[in-house]
Amino acid sequence: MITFYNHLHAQHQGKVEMFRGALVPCFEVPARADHVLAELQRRSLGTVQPPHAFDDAVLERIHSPRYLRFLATAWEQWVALDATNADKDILPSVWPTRTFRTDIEPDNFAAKMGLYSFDAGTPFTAGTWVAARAGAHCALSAAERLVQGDRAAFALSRPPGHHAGADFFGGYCFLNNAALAAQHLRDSGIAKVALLDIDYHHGNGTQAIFYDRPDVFFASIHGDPRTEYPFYLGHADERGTGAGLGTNLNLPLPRGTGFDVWSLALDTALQAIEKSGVDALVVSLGMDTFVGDPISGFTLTSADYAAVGQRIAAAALPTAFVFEGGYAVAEVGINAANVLEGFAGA
Ligand code: SP5
Ligand code: ZN
Repeated sequence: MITFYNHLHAQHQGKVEMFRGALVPCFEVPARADHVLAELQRRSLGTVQPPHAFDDAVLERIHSPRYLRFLATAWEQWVALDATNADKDILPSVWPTRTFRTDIEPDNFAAKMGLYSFDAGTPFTAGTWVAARAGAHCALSAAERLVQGDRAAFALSRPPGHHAGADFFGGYCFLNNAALAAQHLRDSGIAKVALLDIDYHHGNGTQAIFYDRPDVFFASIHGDPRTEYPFYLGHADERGTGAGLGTNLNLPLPRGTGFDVWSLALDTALQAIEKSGVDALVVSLGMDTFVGDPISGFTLTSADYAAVGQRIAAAALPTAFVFEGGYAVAEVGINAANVLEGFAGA
């Protein structure tokens, strides 16, 4: 399987995120992608290429124009406030919650940061836009390979994407790479697409983007939002709305869940996807379900990931894998490669 590797990913390198009243070192670090690349090369798991170029207009198929304009100019606005800002990450500190207006974009930079975000754990840095845009191109390139008839492709990129909505960032995510891949498949004539999100955290951005659409089926297995990030979405009773009613499947599981129970949820999700009559699959491949993950609570082992890949392969759909979370840096390459090798060998 071909891998589209975001050769610009290290341009996004956050220093700190807010956690329990303190700024702590970022969990989402460049070494994550480096380890996955090294493991693919060590095992000779297919060829690795940089992404193809795409017109910026393709990003507007998922994201709002004013949000994209903000991302493209945020760093220069930040440095224009004060030249010494160039040494610091940007973090939001004020948000429009219930009863506030979001239709007017404020002139104030901090107010704009809050308008377009939902947490203080997602630093925006000098190279964030460049890295995120190239990452989106990796996902689009992977989708394109499926259109051309490939069985599978892998978008190896960071920052991740599944928490990003049409017009907001958060959860280490800025552009929703998996959503862009699914939309690209739709725009290339594939009538119905499924998105399977197996990151530990609920893919709130992806769910929100497709919630009212019958042409994209979304299934997610994740930590129960009553206790786990992103907290405010991902419950089992969220089934879609309007024409999209019945095309959203959430399978929340308690902290501490192991592969025996998690894999039953995977089978449930895959059965629902098979029943939904889709012609292609996009997998949000988060590796933070691993027992050693520093910020998550499931207990999958490295060996389990080969079985995950095998089960996904059994759905017999053209499949684009898109790299998401996974913060046990030393093991993330082995774990991701195990999924891909399990898939390819099935
Ligand atoms: C893509 C993805 O996996 N995003 C996850 C974002 C999670 N951000 C909140 C992290 C909270 C950190 N908790 C630290 C617990 C340390 N014991
Ligand atoms: Zn995650």
